[in-house]
Amino acid sequence: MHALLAFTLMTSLAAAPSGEKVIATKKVDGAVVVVSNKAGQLVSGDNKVTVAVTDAKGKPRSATVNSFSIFMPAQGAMAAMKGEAKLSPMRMPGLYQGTLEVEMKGPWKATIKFKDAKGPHAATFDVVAR
Ligand SMILES: [Cu+2]
Repeated sequence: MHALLAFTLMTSLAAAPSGEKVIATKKVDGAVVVVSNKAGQLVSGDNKVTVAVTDAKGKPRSATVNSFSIFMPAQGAMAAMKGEAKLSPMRMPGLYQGTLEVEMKGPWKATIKFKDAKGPHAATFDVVAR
């Protein structure tokens, strides 16, 4: 049992490490990608983030997370923006933690690329930085 961080079932589909709240979840081909942190939201600036890949019941799933990137399209005079999390694997299958710098408040498109026994996948979802 790799019990560095105990998992708690937050909802039927969303497991986050204990003490953390879910920011976003996305189901992809039998896997569930869960993004969480203490606040349960992203803010403009530096964010600590946890990315967990689980099965449909919230149990850790063996997976390699390759990238977690965010993108905001150009709007008016504002150029497009992007960001990339710096993640490290934790001592539990499919669990990563690190930091994500978010350049500004507002809606972002997020993409988490990961690989599991079924092959490579991309989980895409919308997230709002406060
Ligand atoms: Cu922007």
